[in-house]
Amino acid sequence: MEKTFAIIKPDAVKSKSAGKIIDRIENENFDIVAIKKIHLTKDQAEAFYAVHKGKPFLGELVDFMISGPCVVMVLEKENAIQAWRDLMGPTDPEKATDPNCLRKLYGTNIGFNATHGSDAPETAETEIKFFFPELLG
Ligand code: FUP
Repeated sequence: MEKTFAIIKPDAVKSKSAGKIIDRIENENFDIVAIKKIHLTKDQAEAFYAVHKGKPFLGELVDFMISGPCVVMVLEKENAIQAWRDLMGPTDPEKATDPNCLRKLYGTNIGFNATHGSDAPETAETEIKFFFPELLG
């Protein structure tokens, strides 16, 4: 079993799509290990996306991530990291080939793409620790 970290971003929360996204998560047999709704501070958003420091889109990304509440989750299943990324679809919803992937259904473009998912075991651990320190030793 593997854990991954997921965010339902402010665009999808605002459009009241969180329930539909959680329904897809449960239909795909992920176990929702932890879940909470939070409104990120600027410091938190900048720290979370520190890997993108210096990139031209970081300012807009941070503004977007603090524009409203998010739902943050820890998801578990076999190969959870890849399975959640497959369910989300590509970073840019406009490049999605599967019309039913979450970012195609609930995102608008690369900047407003509805969901986040860890991209590797190390990032999953770091991101889970960032939002749910109580879950990891
Ligand atoms: P992903 O792993 O699919 O979330 O994608 P990245 O880590 O590459 O990017 C993180 C976030 O930065 C994306 F969800 C949206 C934003 N981004 C842009 O706005 N423009 C870009 O060119 C790349 C990423």
